[in-house]
Amino acid sequence: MDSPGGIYLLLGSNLGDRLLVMQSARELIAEKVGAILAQSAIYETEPWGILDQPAFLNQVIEIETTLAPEEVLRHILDIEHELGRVRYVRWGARVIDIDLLFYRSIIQDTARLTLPHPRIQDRRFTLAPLVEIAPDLIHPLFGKTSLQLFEECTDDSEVAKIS
Ligand code: PH2
Ligand code: MG
Ligand code: MG
Repeated sequence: MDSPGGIYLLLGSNLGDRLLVMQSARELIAEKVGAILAQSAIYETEPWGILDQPAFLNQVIEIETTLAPEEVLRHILDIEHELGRVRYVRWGARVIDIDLLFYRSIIQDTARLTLPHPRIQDRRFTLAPLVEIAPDLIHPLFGKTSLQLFEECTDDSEVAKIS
């Protein structure tokens, strides 16, 4: 059997009580999706994509779960909803965003879910916390580690560890 874990989520918040909402998200994930095996520090990050919005907090967590990828997705959308996320402009401000980055080494591209998340390699706000907890994790499409992707990433937006 596969070792547990290997499922990585990115949490992001740039509206409301950002720290509290991220904590609530972790609690709901642990309760409804699976135990948290590792978590990065929380980073304050410059907005990427749409620049004119408040700074984000971002964090990457590794979980274990018995749920299939689509079931994980369904639960994280429910949790976003429960925490008060309102449908948003693409890349715009949000109370909470939970993205499924990797589900072990599964590669898939369906209307509902692309794995790995298609923009990991483009974003320092994802790579910095990911490298902290999984520097040797191999990206199944690129055959490169998180650390290599981080070193090669041309995004120069600011990320600062806050806790
Ligand atoms: N999420 C986005 C768009 N831009 N920028 C930062 N810094 N952090 C995010 O989590 C983020 C973003 C779309 O989900
Ligand atoms: Mg996102
Ligand atoms: Mg999302």
